[in-house]
Amino acid sequence: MAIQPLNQAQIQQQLADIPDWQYQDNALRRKFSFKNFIEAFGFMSKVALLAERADHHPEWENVYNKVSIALTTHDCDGVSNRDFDLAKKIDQL
Ligand code: H2B
Repeated sequence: MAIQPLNQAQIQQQLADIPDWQYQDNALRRKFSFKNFIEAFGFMSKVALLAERADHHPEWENVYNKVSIALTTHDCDGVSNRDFDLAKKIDQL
């Protein structure tokens, strides 16, 4: 079955489980700050393994010690449970 996007009420409800994330421009977004580049890149390596395992991949940007992540589901052009699942796994790192 095709992936279903969540509606606004469902998104707002589920955001309570991931308080460090914001819903903006059709994506869940969070910014991370690290001591230096190698710490940031180490974090990205861990996220990459999670993403590959889940077959769900972040849109992200790294500038030195900062990593910005946006989670959205391209297959349904919206935010789905896959985005919330990956956000929760990233929060556990
Ligand atoms: N990542 C994200 N963020 N959204 C998707 O819809 C998506 C993905 N789809 N990773 C996956 C890969 C799909 O293209 C493959 C074929 O399963």
